[in-house]
Amino acid sequence: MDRKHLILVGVPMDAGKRRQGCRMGPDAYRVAGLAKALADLGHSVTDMGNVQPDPVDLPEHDHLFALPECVGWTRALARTARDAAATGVPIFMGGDHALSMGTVSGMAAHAQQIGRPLFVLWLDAHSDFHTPNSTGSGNLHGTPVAYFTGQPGFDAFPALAAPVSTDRVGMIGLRSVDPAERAALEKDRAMLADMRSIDEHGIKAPLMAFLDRVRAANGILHVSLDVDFLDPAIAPAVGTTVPGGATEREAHLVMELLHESGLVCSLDLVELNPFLDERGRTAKLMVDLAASLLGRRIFDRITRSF
Ligand code: 6HN
Ligand code: MN
Ligand code: MN
Ligand code: MN
Repeated sequence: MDRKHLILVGVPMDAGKRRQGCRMGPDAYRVAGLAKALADLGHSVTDMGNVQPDPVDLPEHDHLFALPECVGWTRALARTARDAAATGVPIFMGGDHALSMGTVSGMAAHAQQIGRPLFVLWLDAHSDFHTPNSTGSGNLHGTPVAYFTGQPGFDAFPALAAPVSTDRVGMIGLRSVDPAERAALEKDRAMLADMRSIDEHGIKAPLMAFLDRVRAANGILHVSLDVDFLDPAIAPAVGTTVPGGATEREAHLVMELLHESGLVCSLDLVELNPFLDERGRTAKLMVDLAASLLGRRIFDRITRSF
């Protein structure tokens, strides 16, 4: 087995939206046994505790919720991601999805340093492709992909060391995309697999096509897993539930194929809101999915041909 050094990074961030609770995410993952589940697979695991946002001297914005705090998180997380990636595989325990502004931009800087392109797999009901100018809600967790791909409007945020061009982004699980995001995505080259196409063709086909792209470019892959990628019937602990999400087996299959690819360099676990959970079931499912990504086999194959 490929033994890895895994670095758990707690990101108690709630600044990306008005509905609060994701700040409890890191401790929910700890209580649900994330470190032990990964160590049992033979990896070395270090929990570096929780990150805090850098202090930022910016006024609050009329429309964008908690803009200064989001900028502070982005600075702190970009630095943390870059440093952690030099020694192992960082796993960011969120926290809401605005944390990916920092984690992905930091991983992109790391990738540039080692001379390989960073690719991003976005597992989410949403495309999170708003800019500060297009967002209707003013919630910055709806904007990280636009930020790290270098779209305009993010002047308050740190300049990107290495933008991730949209042809290096793959989105799987889409079923709630706002009109402005759709218009922007249509002009761009991200690989998009919505739930309709997954119903039709299965979840393996778009994933393997994307992994082929990563391999062909000698890239490394950051995975960003939003709880709402999953169907709300199996993962209720998220503030932005959208019916018709991935099933438990679809999600595990994605993780198992990602493990077999050997391409994953870092992982975000985002949008878990323990305040909305039912006896920890969503936290436990997210831990199981992380374990599948790191090599756990839930069902060893017992299939025979007849
Ligand atoms: N997420 N498109 C909606 C908005 O407010 O901009 C929802 C964003 C959801 C964010 O999935 O992390
Ligand atoms: Mn998201
Ligand atoms: Mn989402
Ligand atoms: Mn919106």
